[in-house]
Amino acid sequence: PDADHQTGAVVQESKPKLERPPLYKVILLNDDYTPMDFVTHVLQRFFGMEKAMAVRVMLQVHVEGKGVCGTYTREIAETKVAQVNNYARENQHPLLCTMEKA
Ligand code: NFA
Repeated sequence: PDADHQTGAVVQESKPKLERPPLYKVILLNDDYTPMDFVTHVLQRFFGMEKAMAVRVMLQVHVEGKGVCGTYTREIAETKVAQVNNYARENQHPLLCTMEKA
């Protein structure tokens, strides 16, 4: 607070607080039926991964049960989740995508 020595007033300067938006991890879940090639394709198509990275993440999901596709702000994460789930459904695969706060 800066003191105004003429009037005795105390002025609170507003500090330009720019908060980073909360981030969300987009998570892919394993299942027994979705083909590995389809999961790899999804990771390339919706998460911009090169083939080698997509295969690596796909195998991590396959072995560990789930894996992180990327980290995004809430609206972007929600859109990715909906796009992946719709695309899986359109292609009659049970693949599931979800999100959690980072
Ligand atoms: N577990 C699936 C299979 O053996 C492959 C898979 C990987 C599915 C990652 C979903 C996510 N065909």
